[in-house]
Amino acid sequence: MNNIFDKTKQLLCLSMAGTAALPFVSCSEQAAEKPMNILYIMCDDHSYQTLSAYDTTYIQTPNIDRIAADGVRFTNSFVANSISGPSRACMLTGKHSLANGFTDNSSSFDGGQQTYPKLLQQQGYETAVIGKWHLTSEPTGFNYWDILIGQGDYYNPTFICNGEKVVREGYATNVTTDLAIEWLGTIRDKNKPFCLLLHHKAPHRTWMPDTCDFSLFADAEFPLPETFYDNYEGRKAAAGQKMSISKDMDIIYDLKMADKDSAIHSRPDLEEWGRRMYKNMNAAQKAAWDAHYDKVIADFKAAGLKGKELDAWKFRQYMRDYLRVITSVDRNVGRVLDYLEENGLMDNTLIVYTSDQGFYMGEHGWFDKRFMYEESFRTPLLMRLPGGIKGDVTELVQNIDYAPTILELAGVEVPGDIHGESLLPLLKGEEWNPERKALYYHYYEFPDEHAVRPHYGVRTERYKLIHFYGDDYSEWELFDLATDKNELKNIYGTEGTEELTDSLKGVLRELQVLYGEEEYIDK
Ligand code: SGN
Ligand code: CA
Repeated sequence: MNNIFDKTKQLLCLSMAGTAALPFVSCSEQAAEKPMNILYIMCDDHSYQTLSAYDTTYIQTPNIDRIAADGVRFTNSFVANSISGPSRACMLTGKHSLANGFTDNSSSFDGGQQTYPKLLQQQGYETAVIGKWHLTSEPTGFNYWDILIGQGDYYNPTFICNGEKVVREGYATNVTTDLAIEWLGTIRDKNKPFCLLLHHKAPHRTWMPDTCDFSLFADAEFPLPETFYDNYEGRKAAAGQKMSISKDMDIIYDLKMADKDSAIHSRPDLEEWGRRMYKNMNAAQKAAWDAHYDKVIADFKAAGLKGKELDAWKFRQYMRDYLRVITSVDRNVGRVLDYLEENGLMDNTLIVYTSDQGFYMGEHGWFDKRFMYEESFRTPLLMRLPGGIKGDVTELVQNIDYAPTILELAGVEVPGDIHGESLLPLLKGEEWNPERKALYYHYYEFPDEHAVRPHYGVRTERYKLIHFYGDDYSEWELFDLATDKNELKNIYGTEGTEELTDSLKGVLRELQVLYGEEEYIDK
């Protein structure tokens, strides 16, 4: 395997001559090749179950799959905290949530701290973030930033472009891609290597499709996942959540049944939002929306569904809209890849595709994320490194690893306080020896918005130990993933698991010390 890292250092040295100095690049090393650019594509809430490089049950995503076909598919990729803002902060800093200070979605990111885009920029990279940001404070470390406000709107969204508000006509995924291509083509300084963070807001709730995709999946049926009617036996925190498709997914707000004669009613606050759902749309968009949903609403009213039939309808409607939104993401990823190909950038650009966390597609009866259970703890991760290996990487990796990977690839020294491990050896097919023995997870937000209890835990290749905690609340869960992949059987405290539990608790404590979370030990 070529030493890409060394090559990159040489290349940067050449291209940076006369700009910022690279600290440990020897300028005597000459190379004719170009430096490595970074294209980091992240979607919001994109489940691996709906990405065909991982799972072909529901949808084909041929464009995103192009990244996997020429690169690496990480089959055991996880987040450190399964919720947007915190996950993004982990990615930017390479540190767990407590250390980077952004523990839940009500936090504000301390932009004065070290991030990988900032370090790249200091070393002469041209950096940009385009799309959903969700870290409250203004981005730092970017030559260009053009971000949605909060979650952003699907239709005609308002962006903040380097501090100025701009309303942009169109569908968010298309508009965000247009901006990315414009930045790549005409805005960036082409004398510098680039690092572009392209963050789609899609497919976040409420899964509003582009008008050209309404007809897709219209007749598709979706069988309920085998755990849809999970009774949560032995898992108190799972029983207490409010993210059930059956109970909490709103007919009007989430599933768009805002009938014009207001005969359908749902949760009053959500109904009101649902009835205003298309407030941002222009006349043509509204007409296309109504042409599709008015018919679905009429059929829904006529059917008068109740009980399990209603559950099945809700699940199907959710899946149809979610998959339509994914189709648009996939098409737009294709546009950016085409741009790279047409402009000769494929041979010197690392392409990453990931999500801020996984998502429930009806497993356990749920939508949303947050839990350390597999569907939301896992996240898709594809990386195409020119000259790197192709195929599957099965090691346990986490989103805190992205920052050191990118820094090492760019020839920037990885600061010692970063928690993550560089994945570059894995991309190059080399031996990988991470300092951690297992993955650590910590989720903090409660009770909003889906009543998932705060919890931390540890995952090894085979086992998962979780502690849900709070004032007067302490529930442990232990799963053997080899025999119980759906995590239905909590074996914590059962006979014969004492030694295993002690050993996992030991690993958990070690990780809490390693990541500066001593205050949570046995909390
Ligand atoms: C919003 C959603 C929630 C979701 C959070 C966090 N409600 O509040 O369902 O869990 O975002 O999502 S919504 O009615 O506003 O859509 S995150 O991915 O941004 O963390
Ligand atoms: Ca998210």
